[in-house]
Amino acid sequence: MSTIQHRWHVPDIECGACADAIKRSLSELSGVKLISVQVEAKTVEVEYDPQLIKPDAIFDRIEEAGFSPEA
Ligand SMILES: [Cu+2]
Repeated sequence: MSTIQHRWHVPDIECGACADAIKRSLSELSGVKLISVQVEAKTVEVEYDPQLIKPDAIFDRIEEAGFSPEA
């Protein structure tokens, strides 16, 4: 199984609670293996299995959690 890593810039991440909310909602997606949110850098890095999930679905989920990822 090979995984892909992708990083999104999410300018409206402001604190640890934002990071936790994003981590929680992404962890519900099957195919998502690792989630790393950097509050200072305002980035979300996700390692995922491309056979199980497309990056668009991860992007959409970040939006559904109330944030504005940049494409
Ligand atoms: Cu916050």
